[in-house]
Amino acid sequence: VTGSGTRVGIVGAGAMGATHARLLCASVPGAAVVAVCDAVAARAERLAAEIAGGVRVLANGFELIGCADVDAVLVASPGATHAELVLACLDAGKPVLCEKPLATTASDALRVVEAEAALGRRLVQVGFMRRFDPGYVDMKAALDAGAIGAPLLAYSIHRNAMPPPGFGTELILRDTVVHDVDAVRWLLGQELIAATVLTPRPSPRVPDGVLDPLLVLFETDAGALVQVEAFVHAQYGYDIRCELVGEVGALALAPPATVALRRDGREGIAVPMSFQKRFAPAYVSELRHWLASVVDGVPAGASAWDGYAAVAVCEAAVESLLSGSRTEVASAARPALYAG
Ligand code: ISE
Repeated sequence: VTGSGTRVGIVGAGAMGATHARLLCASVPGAAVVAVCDAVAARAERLAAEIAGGVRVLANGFELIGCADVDAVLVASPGATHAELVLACLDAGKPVLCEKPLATTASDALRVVEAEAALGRRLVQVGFMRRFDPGYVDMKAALDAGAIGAPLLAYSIHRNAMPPPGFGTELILRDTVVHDVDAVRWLLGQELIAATVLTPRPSPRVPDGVLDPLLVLFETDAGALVQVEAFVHAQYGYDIRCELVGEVGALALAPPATVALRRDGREGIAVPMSFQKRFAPAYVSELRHWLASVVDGVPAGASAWDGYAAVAVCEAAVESLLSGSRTEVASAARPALYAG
């Protein structure tokens, strides 16, 4: 961190890397994007050209992490590359915001947790942006203030208009449901200890062999039940809903729309088509909190432990999908670094 602000290097210049780069430049005072890289060099060149101020294009993430003029790293490359890149950031003692998932296997995510615990200080934030969404923040505040008493049930609906090509059933659990898993763990402050995946007849609009939609029933360590619906070929938009039912009331996420149109005997609000649009305020808040945590050293958002826990829960869900039966989550012990 220098007098001119925090110099950020971005690994991955695809949709998420570009979204973060643009938001850092436009909406996060004190951050300067100084370096980018991507497996497709031309993509990194294009993103660098878009950002004012002479952004360097580096050959790969490890080179970028090693640059003396990169103070903090944002990892937005494909999930399978995350764990090794985050480990390299820990090695270099650099703060890192890693897009979800933290890793593609629980054992790789655990390696990150163990490396950070050995270091003894938190440098990793995982990009679970819902924790910064105004609606989710209000919902957690109301729950924590006792608005509905103790939670008994949670419903989380996650619909995408259309996924990227090649998005298979396991990815729906590891890449899509992982958000719902983190949101519910965070909202309830409870661990998800078992998963049962149910598969209705797939939509005919889904590629052969892909099971979509999915219903997942999770059990928590405090005896609550959580039902997640994931439907990534929902066609009509990006629709995120959440309701918590407690002993004396219920809390439901209000739609993020700001205006309703009444016309021709109908009332309607727009449904966003993409997660970038739906969660735009959340991404900005996430980046601002991350930057503040880089500057003041006080961790924000989801930790490496949260990243690991979410991967472990999704791994149990994948096992349930494959076996057709209820599967308990195998979780390691939480290191003291992540207590509280
Ligand atoms: C994607 O990777 C995301 O993170 C989105 O938030 C989620 O809605 C989508 O299903 C994932 O594929």
